[in-house]
Amino acid sequence: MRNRNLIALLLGMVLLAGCSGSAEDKAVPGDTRISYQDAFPGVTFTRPVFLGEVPGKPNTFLILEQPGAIQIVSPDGKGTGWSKSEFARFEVTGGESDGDERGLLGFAFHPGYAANRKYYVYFVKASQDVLSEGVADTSLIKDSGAPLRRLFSIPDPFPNHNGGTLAFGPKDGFLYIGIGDGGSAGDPFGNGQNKNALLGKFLRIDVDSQADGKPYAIPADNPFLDGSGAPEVWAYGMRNPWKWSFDSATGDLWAGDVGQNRLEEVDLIEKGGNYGWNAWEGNQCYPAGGTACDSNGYKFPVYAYGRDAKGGISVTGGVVYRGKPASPFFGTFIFGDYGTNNVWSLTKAGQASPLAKPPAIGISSFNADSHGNVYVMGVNSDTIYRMEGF
Ligand SMILES: [Ca+2]
Ligand SMILES: [Ca+2]
Repeated sequence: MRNRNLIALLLGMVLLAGCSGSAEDKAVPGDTRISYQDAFPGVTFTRPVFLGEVPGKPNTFLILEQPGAIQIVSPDGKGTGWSKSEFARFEVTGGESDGDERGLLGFAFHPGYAANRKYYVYFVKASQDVLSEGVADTSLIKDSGAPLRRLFSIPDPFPNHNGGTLAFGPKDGFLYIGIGDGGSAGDPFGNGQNKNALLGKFLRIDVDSQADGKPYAIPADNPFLDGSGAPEVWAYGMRNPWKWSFDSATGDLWAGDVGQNRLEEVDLIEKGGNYGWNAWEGNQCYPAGGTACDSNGYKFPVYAYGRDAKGGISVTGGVVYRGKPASPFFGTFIFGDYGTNNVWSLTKAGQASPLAKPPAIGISSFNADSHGNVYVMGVNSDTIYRMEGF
């Protein structure tokens, strides 16, 4: 067997050598070509947790600040720098200190924002996970001041695990919402595996229609419309999907799901999928040695990592790199860890390559602009970085 493995290895090396492009063009462990540049010199932020390029306003960015403000950054008009202005500010609960997972957590532009100016925000307020729709004024960089239209508020029993990313599906135009299991530890109410609970889920709703007495409608192809779960549920068994995104090229939904004691994971989220929590943590039974994880059909992570210096304590999902097509990182998922600030490039086949790390910012989010540039930010830094060297 050993010899056979050796032959396979040598054969693999020959095949690799025969590929177009030199070995230096391939992503290698500890890749140092990646560097981190201040994306907006002279402009600072308070606990940034999201960046998005404003539709209809090229080179203009919207940034969420966890304590409740939304900022706009645009070229200062002198060609030398950037200026910041406030888009809106919301009263939220928490999110002002390290370790506080509450506050203003999610934002999405409506796919038709440049024309209809609608946007969506997700925040924690008074022990509720709140999703609301707002409308910008005609400048597209300032809220209109019209009252928010509340789409839902879900009672949330504990301050932690509030999920918080929002995004519209690039192919279906429906709004996806990632929601944590409620919090505490171990999912004490079993929300993750309860398909009738909205906590511990990916949800999918149609914000352009209203039906069944709700301020939104349910897409006709959601997976549990036969009564086997809440109609909003798209996928279940999540613990705390802290940051996820759609691959702009393929529509794949990549998510980080924060672990309990042992494993952090990255998942590819599919319709109706069970991602295991709290019967599984990553690719291991939960609790350790338990037997409750024999459930059929559980979808294993694309990648899981443990609690050491090369791993981390809390995954922050990221973005699929779609910048330069010639880059060795093209089509890989760029993500990191809040605790260690490690950053990786991950293939769909589950191969993770560590990249150079940013400063110790407490990574909270990776976001891409319309050119595929990747930005990274953290709650412990007032600077947003652009990753260079892809
Ligand atoms: Ca919670
Ligand atoms: Ca899982």
